Formats: sequence, C-alpha cells, structure tokens
Amino acid sequence: GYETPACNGKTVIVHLFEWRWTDVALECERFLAGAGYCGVQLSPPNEHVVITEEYPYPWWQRYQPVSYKLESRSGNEEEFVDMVHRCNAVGVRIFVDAVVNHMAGLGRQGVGSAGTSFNSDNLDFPGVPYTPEDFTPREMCPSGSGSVDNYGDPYNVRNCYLVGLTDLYGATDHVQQSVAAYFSKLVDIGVAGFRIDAAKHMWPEDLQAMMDLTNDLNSDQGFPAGTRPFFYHEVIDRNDGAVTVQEYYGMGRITEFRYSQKIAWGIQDPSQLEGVYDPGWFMADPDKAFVFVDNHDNQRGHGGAGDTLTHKWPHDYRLGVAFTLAQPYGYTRVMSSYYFDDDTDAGPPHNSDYSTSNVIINGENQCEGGWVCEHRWPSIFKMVRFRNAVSSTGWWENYYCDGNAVAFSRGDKGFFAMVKYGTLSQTFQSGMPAGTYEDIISCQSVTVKGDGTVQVSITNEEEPVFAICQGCDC
Ligand code: LAG
Ligand code: CA
Repeated sequence: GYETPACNGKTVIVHLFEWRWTDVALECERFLAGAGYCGVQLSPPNEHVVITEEYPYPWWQRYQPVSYKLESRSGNEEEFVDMVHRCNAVGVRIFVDAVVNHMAGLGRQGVGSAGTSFNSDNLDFPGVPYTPEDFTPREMCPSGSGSVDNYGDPYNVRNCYLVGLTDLYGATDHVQQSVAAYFSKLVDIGVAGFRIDAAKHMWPEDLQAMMDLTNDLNSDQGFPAGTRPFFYHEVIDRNDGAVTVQEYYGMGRITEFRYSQKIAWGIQDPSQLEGVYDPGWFMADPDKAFVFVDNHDNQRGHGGAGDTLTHKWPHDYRLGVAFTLAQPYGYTRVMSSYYFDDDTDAGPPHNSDYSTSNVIINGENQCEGGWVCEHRWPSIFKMVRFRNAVSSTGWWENYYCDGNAVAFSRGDKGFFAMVKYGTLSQTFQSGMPAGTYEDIISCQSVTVKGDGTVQVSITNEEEPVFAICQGCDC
C-alpha cells in the first residue's frame, strides 16, 4: 500500500521549508540521521514562476508550477540528485511536495525558474508540455467567477480554479501520464514519497490513477523491491465543507488539520489535551492521520489558518510539539521555519539578488541567519527518539492531567510528562519495568520502582518536558 514510509521504524518527517538542496544534504548527514528523523519534506522542487514585482520572490511562487524540470529556488537537478543520494546513504528519506492540481495563476506569463517560457492565459506550458485541452473545461466549473468559491460543492472545489490557478484536468490520460512521469522520475532518483498539495481540489480517482502509474521505489537506493511510495494528501477538512478526509482512505495518509486546532486549544488549556484525537469530530482514523502542530500555510495565516501554535510562542510551541511526538495519534511532521514578521508573503532569508541564503549552524547547534530550525530545539529533537522507541505500542495508559501537569505511559516502552506553568516534582504511575533510566530532556538519572512508580522532576521552565524510554539515553 501507500501508507507506510520506508523508514525502518522511524516515525517523524521534518519539513525543511524553503531550504536549499545543498543545505538539506548537509543536514541529513550532520544532524537528522543521528537524531532519528525518518525523512525530510522539501519545498516543491519543480520549475515555478518567478515573481519580481508586487512582492519580490514570495515563498508562494513555488505553488505556481511552470514545468516539472527540477530547477527551483532551492537548487538545480544536479544538486537535487546529490541531496537525495546523500540523504538515502545515511538512512534519511526524501518526500517531495508535489503541486499537481494546477499550474501557474491566470495573468502570469514569461519564463520560469528553469528558463522555460509559459503563458497561463493561453494555458500554454511547453515545458511539460500542457496545452488548453489539459485544463479543466471552464463549463465544468459551477462558479460564476471561475475560481473556487463554494466549499459546499465538490464540483466547485475540484473543477474551478483555486485562487485563480489554472486547473489541470486530472481525468485525462495526458495529465495522468505527465504527473506520473514526474513522480516516477523522482522515485527513480531515490525519493521515498510525496505530499500531495491541494489534494482536496483533485478528484480522488484521478489522483489514484496518477499514483498507480508511478514506479516502485528504487531498490538501488536502499528500498526493498516492490515498495510503493508513501503518499500523504493535503486535505483541509474542518467539518466545514463537502470534501472529507475519509474520501482519501486507501490512498495513503491525510493531513489532519483538526489535530492542529485541538493541540493549540489543548496547550492553552491542558485539561483538553486528552481529546486531541476526537472521533466525534470525524477526525481521520489513527492509522490514516498525518499530524502536525503547524504547517507553512497556517503558521502565517494562509490556507487553513486560525488557532495555530507556532515558533512565535516558543514555550507553548515546545509543549505542543513534545506532546505531539509523545502521544499515539497519527504519523507526525515537525515544522522547520524561517523567521518572518507581519509580512506573510515574505520569502526565505536571502542574499541581495534574492537567491536563498545558506543555513548557518552556531556553536550551540542551533540555526542562525534567519532560520528558526525548530527541529533542532532540544525538547523537540529528543522527543523524536522517544517516538521511535515507543512506536510499537498502542494507545497511551496511566493518563494523568490536573490542568497544569500532564503525564502518560506508552506501554512498557516509554513514559512522558510535561508541565505548563512552573516546575514539577511529583510521583506518577508508569508502565516501565523497574530500573534506572535517563530523562532524555534533562539528562538526570531516574529510578522506576518495582511497582512502576516514578518520581518526576522538571526544573527547567524553558524545556518543561520529561521523557524516559527503553533503549534511550540522553
Ligand atoms: C496549498 N495547499 O493546498 C498550499 O499549501 C498553499 O501554500 C498554496 O497557496 C495553495 N495550496 C496552492 O498551491 C499558496 C499561497 C497563496 C498563493 C498560492 C499560489 O497561500 O496565497 O496565491 O500559493 O502562489 C497567490 C496569491 C493569490 C493569487 C494566486 C494566483 O496570494 O492572491 O490569486 O497566487 O495568482
Ligand atoms: Ca482541481
């Protein structure tokens, strides 16, 4: 199936938003492999529009494809291939953000990031090539404006132009084959899977056809023969429209935006955290959900925003991500951002010619030069180790919450605690075998008694998290 990433039991993907390929390769080797991350979600690697006027080089220009040539703001094809091979060599997998619902927006023309000409108004993208018959016939869109404007109608959501982006006619052989050729090219290089951008705006059967035409993962890059790519579909379902995540079951995992909302509310009021997975809200089944505290859109008020916890509130954010990595629901993604102020269009840190800056790592192993690197914050990256160690267990047990402190066990494999305000010194019931462990956050030695009880001490209000797990050290 398309469900499981080929990651040898590793359970966390990090989105290195807008990073250059040369920096991703270095990060796989110098940090991600050792930290136990399964893989990296990239920004879209294909040719995109280059916007120099209104907003110079906004991040979102990469969501307006011009062709499937591998030349983008993050680097060229040679750098891309080198990155994939180097990351695979250290066991870190690469997941591509695939923008295949649409091409560039109406009104745009010129040349893309790989130098290919295009004209959106003429529906002409010779770099693929796509011609007018590859775009959804306008009469199939029931909206007056031609753009998506009624989320209560799946024909409107899927056949109209999303924010004016020229909508590919995914039911046609040529579109299915062109997209599958792009996917197969990536898989042949060694890519392990795909985030499907705007999957909500594609008909599931069209997407399924594209997936089915895609090659198996490349066994020369360390994947077992016959392994299918991992697909996770971006479907924003907040119980507010005609399209549901359940329509995509059987096709991989589905982004669960209601989790982001629940975790934000839960960190606000920890007594709500026990309900982060709420079947009553029709949230995706645990083995179908793909969860995250924030993503590149909702952290800056774009698609699906509202009630979102981000790096701008570091204390609460650490709690949100640590809890996410400790709890059992869904497959997890950690966001790695760049700083931005109120300008939600601003692109990544850049040089004077607007080429993307390199990531700088300082003496404390944290990032500089405008990059936030949440994935290197201690209470975040250490919890990756915890999640990997407890992945074979079922749901949580011994769940405790008093409105400030929260604690639970993950079978006999791990025990987690955190505190919202102040410090914590308290005895809890764990499911761990008796013995001596190390709190992977503070590196303090911890004793679990014969009856499973454990004395938890959290003294650092900056990293208000405690975690012990079998086979883990600090
Ligand atoms: C997504 N998922 O379904 C992406 O996660 C999201 O980042 C994309 O929107 C969207 N779908 C299309 O791929 C982003 C920005 C939009 C931007 C769009 C295209 O959030 O703001 O739209 O990318 O670049 C921009 C302008 C619009 C304009 C449109 C077409 O902001 O005002 O209508 O371009 O010219
Ligand atoms: Ca569509």
